[in-house]
Amino acid sequence: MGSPTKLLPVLLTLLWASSGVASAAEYQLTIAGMKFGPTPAELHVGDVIVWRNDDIFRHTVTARDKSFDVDLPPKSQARMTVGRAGAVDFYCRFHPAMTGKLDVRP
Ligand SMILES: [Cu+2]
Repeated sequence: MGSPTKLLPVLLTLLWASSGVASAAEYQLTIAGMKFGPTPAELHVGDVIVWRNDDIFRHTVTARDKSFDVDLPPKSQARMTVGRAGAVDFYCRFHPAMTGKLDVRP
């Protein structure tokens, strides 16, 4: 009878290998003090962004090309899957001086 513990490294290796193929990353981007936090440099289609609003004001994350529009009440967060490659500028509909840019690779 073989020891079940010998299987563990094999299973871990398989899990590691399969997660490497999908390689979807998750990033948290915090809005605080009426500013968007820095956006990740290595963003790819399929990655997930969790937008988090730490302010007491309502904000949105609105793409200039209308490809996304995330509503963020005060002290809330929302998940968004990055859908397409390219550079897209975004802003807050309530505070147009708040701007940012996503640079998405395929
Ligand atoms: Cu705002």
